[in-house]
Amino acid sequence: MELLAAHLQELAEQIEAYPVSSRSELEQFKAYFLGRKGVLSAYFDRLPELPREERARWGRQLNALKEAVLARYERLRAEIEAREAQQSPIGDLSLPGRRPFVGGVHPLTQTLRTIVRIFTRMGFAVAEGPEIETDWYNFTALNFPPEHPARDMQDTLFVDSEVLLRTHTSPVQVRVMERKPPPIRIIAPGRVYRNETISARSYCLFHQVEGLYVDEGVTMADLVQTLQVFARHMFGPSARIRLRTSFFPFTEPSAEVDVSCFLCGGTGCRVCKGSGWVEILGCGMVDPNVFEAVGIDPERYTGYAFGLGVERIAMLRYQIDDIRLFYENDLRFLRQFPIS
Ligand code: 2U9
Repeated sequence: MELLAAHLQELAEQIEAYPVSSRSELEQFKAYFLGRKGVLSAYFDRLPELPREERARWGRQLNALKEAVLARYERLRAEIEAREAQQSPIGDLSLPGRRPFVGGVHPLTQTLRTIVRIFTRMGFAVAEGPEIETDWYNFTALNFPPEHPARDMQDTLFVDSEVLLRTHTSPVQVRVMERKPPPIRIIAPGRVYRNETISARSYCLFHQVEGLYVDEGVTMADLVQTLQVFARHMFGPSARIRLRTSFFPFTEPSAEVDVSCFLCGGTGCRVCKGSGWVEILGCGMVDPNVFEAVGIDPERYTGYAFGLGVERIAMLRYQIDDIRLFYENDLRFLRQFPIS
């Protein structure tokens, strides 16, 4: 029994001392002790030769040695794998692949595309123009009086006394009307700039989509119907609109347009602040002075125009409460808007 104890003690030392530096040596180590013809198997096989009352005790000792082999095997395997991962220039080849972030479409772009698609399907063509404009196209041709407050440095970013960053996309429509006789049916999507104090509600740049329809016999009824169709496509089939009288230098009469709250359906909630209605755009009939400025006969032609802020629509659509989020490019924000 003493001899056996000495043997097993020596075996325990061998288990810890067996040299292992590679995966193949690791497998040899396991086979040497635990394989069919391994050292421990030989002892297990000879257990029955012991006196009956001794067998359980030595059986437990052999099992403990078996566990020691398995424990060292796992420890060495982890070490070898970690070393291999470090040595490989491209990391651990056995790991599953990382799924790449395929990118998304910016929520403003998604909203802009939706708006543009609704109007192009109704027959509007898309028109574009410069973001750096002159005072004439941005203000004078649009019937802004010389001392109008929008012309103030407080509101408009000027390059010099005549040149400025457009404050709306209306100059695009002015340029189209100068070039082309009616009928004209266009939308002008694009970036506009304002000298605003930056806050959760206003930023120094934003996006607009403006629309213009000029022909003989265009009426306010055409405008209301077009906007109703837009509201239904943008906010859902049960959306209704209402018009409130307003004032803009370039339209007469002018109105602001509310849509019935698409979140609560009109019963009152956070989005509509309990009123059941949400303001979404402005509109009106083109002022005859604007037609005069671009050489269109106001006795023969009438037209409607409207304008909406894309950020405002996107904020309503996705319930975003800070306009600056659109411009910070924080991936935690952007990843919430996968491809549309
Ligand atoms: C021409 C003639 C008329 C465009 C219009 C509005 C009303 C309007 C605002 C909506 C939210 C600007 O982005 S916003 O702050 N726009 O309320 N825009 S009518 O009228 C025109 C445009 C061009 C030649």
